[in-house]
Amino acid sequence: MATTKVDPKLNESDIAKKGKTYQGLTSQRLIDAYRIMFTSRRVDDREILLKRQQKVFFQISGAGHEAVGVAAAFVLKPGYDWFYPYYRDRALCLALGATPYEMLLGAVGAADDPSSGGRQMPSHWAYKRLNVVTQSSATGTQILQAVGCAEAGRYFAKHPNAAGKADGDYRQFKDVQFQGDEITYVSLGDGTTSGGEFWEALNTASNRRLPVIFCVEDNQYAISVPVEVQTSGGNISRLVSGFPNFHFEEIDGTDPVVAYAAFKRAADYCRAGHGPAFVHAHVIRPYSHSLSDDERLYRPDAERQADAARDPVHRLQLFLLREGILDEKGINKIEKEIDEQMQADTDRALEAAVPQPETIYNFVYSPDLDPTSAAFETHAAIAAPETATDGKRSADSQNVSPQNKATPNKTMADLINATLRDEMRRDERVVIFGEDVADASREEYLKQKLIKGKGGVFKLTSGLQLEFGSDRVFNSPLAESNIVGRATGMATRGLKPVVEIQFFDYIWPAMMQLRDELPIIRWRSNNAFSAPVVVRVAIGGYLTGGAIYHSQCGESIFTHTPGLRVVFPSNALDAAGLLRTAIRCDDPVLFLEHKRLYRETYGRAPYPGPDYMVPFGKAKIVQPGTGLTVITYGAVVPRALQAAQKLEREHQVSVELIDLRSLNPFDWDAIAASVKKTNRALIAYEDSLSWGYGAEIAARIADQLFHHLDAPVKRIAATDTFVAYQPILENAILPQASDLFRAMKELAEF
Ligand SMILES: Cc1ncc(C[n+]2csc(CCOP(=O)(O)OP(=O)(O)O)c2C)c(N)n1
Ligand SMILES: [Mg+2]
Repeated sequence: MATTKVDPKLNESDIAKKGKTYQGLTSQRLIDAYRIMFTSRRVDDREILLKRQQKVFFQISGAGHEAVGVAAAFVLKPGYDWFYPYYRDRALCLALGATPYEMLLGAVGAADDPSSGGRQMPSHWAYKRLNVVTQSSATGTQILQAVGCAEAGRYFAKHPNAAGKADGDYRQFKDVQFQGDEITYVSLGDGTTSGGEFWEALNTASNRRLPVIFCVEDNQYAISVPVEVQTSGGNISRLVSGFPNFHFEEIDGTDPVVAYAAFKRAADYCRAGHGPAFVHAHVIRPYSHSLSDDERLYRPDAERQADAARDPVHRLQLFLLREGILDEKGINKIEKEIDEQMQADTDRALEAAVPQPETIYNFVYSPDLDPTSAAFETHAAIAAPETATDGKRSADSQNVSPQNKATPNKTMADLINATLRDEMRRDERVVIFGEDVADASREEYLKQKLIKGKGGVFKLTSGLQLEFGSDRVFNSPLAESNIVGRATGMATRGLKPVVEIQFFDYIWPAMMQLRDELPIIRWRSNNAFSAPVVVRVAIGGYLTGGAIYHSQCGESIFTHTPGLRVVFPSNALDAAGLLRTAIRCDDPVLFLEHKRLYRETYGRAPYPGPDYMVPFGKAKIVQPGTGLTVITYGAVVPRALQAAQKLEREHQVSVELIDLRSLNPFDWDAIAASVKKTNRALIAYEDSLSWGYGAEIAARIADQLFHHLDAPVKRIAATDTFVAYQPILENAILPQASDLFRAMKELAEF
């Protein structure tokens, strides 16, 4: 340790007065550090005891990582900077201002646990007042979110008006705070550096010179897997050293003085706006991976003893004694105080109220803004087609009223573009990014009018960068998790990212973010945080040549994820109305845009104006009927309509055709009303048949409408294969109007 000699006979205040410092840390600050590090270890010990008594249900320790956490917290500012810690960061959180009592509330799963209200395992920190953002158990997902968080801070600093409150949409409930020189801190283990998202995050932070401190707490193991298996050459610092714009530190993370100095240099670099910093801290893990692990199975005694000799709590204690900052009595006094407080906190936590079972649905979605409500049912500026579920309008419900015949009909692509443009004008928090979404990343070409610009592979975002600039519309790297992870971090801060996944077929790299992060941030933090991102995705087949990797559906995978709204419009007007609802609402939305429908003649409409919204969860009766009910959505709607019209023409069977429009939530009332009337139901969808979206609808009908049925509930969908390239095969695989006709006829005749 770095040393400056202090007279051993001095008491605490004498030392402070003498002004001796250790790399800028006063003696008093070192005593504070010892207090926090000892407390952190004691909370771990207490939890371990409680786990053995079966009073808590999981334990993972921060033991061995205390010094680095305290050092980072001493340099950074709670409630000012932002923190994406991982589960070993108990000491960091204590040093930022979280209390042992709060941590014990988490361990017992109390209703008042500030991190999650008993929903997450202990050590999954979230403290809103300190800017400690909710984290999951998935190693590494926090890293891209931290990058997005830093980007949001920078954005608000450049666009301060965007931070203002506004009524009538999510902004009413989403306060923004930012500082011009704030830093985002993110930490992770050595094993976690093996994940792709780690590298994606470093790449973006480096490229955009973002003020992020990445702290790798290298304890040499990821559960039982040693670092040389994770990291080529065994040292992550060597591998990342080529990233431009970074400040690098590799330190002994068991020494708080060394760590403090390193974080100070790192923070100075970030605050000055030079770019990100990387702190590689070598630490130890004395308590096995978790209480479910016994490291003696894979680490020999000699190795464990060598680690124990570097224990940061013992080292700091020895240092304080050696430097005469505290004597044995002083140490004992601190430890006794902490132990007494720990006992009191434990007693209190064990008495704390537990969450009630009826609260489990709280905060799956925003409690403040309901996108199914009448607030999202606005009328078109031009007289728009009927959108209600009452079925008063007939099959040509896509047509505008006669007085608007002069208004040109636009494609779904046109209206999505127009809606994005108007929402960007209305709300400066809206930012758009994704692959190829910019008009041109090399702005100078646009400025010099050398080029027209691209604006998306389907041109849905065309012209938006030109109007709103590169701060608000920009290309991402070719990495889907990068897009969704950063968007999640941005939205947590109050931005409204409307990001694009170029093809549904390539959504899978983002799956960890889409399944384990974005939709459950609100629920897992008990409403302390939320991330209402809109993810636009080009989806579907019927393209002639789209083949396996440009034709996939798979919406049921996402409707099976609580917390995520999923919509799938079949026509231009609904696309405009649903997209506006998606952008203004307070929940994350997966907005599925069928590629085949982008420029289809079916479903064109004039632009309904800048306030037109369609609420979620309201189906549209495309055509009323009495003979049977067809429930569908997306590109199957026009095919089903064609089949229904033929059935009526040729066999005088009238089909009630329901376009669900939104898949989660979905309009059960419309389905039930229709099936009660027709007593026959067919669910038609483009995805492969088995385990698909239709299975849920069929099961609900069978369950709740059994006595109203005159025939079995039928499904018609794609074959249980992927979509092939050769059009003959594609036609055989995807449900065609002729297949729908046959199925409808059979059902009517049953
Ligand atoms: C994506 C993912 N895969 C696997 C796990 C299970 N798991 C939890 S912690 C862990 C090891 C993490 O090691 P490291 O990053 O070195 O952090 P440490 O626990 O050593 O501090 C594993 C494999 C997980 N939580 N998330
Ligand atoms: Mg590790």
